[in-house]
Amino acid sequence: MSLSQERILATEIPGPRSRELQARKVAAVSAGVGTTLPVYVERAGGGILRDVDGNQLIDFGSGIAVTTVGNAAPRVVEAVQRQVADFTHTCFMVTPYEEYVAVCEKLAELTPGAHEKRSALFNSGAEAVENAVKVARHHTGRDAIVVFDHAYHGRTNLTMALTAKNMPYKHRFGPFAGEVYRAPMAYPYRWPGGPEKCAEEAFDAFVTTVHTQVGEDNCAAVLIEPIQGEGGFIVPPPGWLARVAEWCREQGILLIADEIQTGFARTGDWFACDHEGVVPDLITTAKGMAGGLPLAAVTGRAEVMDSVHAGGLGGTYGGNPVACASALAAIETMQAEDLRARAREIEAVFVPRLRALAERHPDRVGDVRGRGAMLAVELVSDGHGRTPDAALAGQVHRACSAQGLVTLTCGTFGNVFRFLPPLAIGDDLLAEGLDLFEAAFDAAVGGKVE
Ligand code: PLZ
Repeated sequence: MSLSQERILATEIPGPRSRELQARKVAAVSAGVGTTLPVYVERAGGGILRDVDGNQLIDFGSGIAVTTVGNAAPRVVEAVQRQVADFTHTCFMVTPYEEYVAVCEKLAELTPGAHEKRSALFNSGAEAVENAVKVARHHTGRDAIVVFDHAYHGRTNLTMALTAKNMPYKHRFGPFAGEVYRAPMAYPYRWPGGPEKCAEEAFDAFVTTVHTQVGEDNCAAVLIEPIQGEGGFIVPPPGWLARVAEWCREQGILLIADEIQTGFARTGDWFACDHEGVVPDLITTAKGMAGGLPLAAVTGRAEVMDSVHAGGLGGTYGGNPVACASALAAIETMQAEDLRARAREIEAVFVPRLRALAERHPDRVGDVRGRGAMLAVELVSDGHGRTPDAALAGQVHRACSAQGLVTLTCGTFGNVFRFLPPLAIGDDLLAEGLDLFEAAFDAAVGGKVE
């Protein structure tokens, strides 16, 4: 039943059957639900997506950082099949089951910090973020939430307010939830004073924002992605997050780490906070945790999570047993196959090649950044001018798609080309995908520069 781990171009991309399905999509699915590459998938596994026309595409996106253990990973398939045959739903708030508790035990074990922890399970990342904010407000008795430029936290009403970028997430979807304040992000490549001053100046700007616009005593929580995802794979300078965390602690402000995209082995450790030695009060997780099934969590200090009255947190489907069984199997896979080490290996393969590309095209590749198997290049049109070049990112993306390589872009300016391969991908596909990307890039900027 395993899918051959090879790229196959059987038709043009998208092929005729995908185009037929896309016509049905347009007639049946809201235009508001976009599709970056209208290739309809029939099967997937390892580093390959096979489409309805028999094409096999190399997957450098993992369904936006979800299929970390690979699509249809063997342990996940087995656990889900067993669970779906046993029972599919009772509602944990009505009659509970062991799988939910076991996922919360795993979260306590793997998330940063040795303190006592509690978790609550939900269905989507946005729902987890909303609940982390609820818990933080309830526990502190304070209202304000501080977020950062370039942040992405979801598409629900509160999480739209927390998200920075207008198009496509917020445009004409307001009014938004209140008591949300935004501080400058420590973005080394674009920091006005230069990357060397970024940590210090961004920390000062953050403290000034909270002090002057919010008031420390009004602030329930600071919410941050330790490495920003949709906003452009922005890695803050070393030490900055730890200083923010320390300052929050001094002020009685909770630190919520949104590790929905960075979590569960993606960056080469269990969580991105681990690289910085930061222990957040609350952490949100989803995506890679459950091997493709919808599951999300808020995990935090026992006294914070337990401050909420019984019945204050929940939802019909939160911690669905099939999703929990899938998560337990996905986590077991990460441990058994040491996928944290695999993410670091992937970094070691990608980074030298991305840096070589940047050296070949210093006017077009402004920055190479990321950690583990969460890597990106920021594309610009004029080198040190740093003018974002979203058109180039789009052109390279289309060229990769046509060659059977699934890639993603991101960033506030749409000019960041990001790589999120499944950690189950083999070395041959990694190298082939990078070859295709480099060829697409060289062609887009007008041939190889010697
Ligand atoms: N927090 C850090 O990355 C989801 C969004 C894709 P949901 N990122 C992918 C899109 O365009 O909708 C994300 C994230 C971080 C929260 C979320 C939200 O997670 O499961 O999509 O709700």
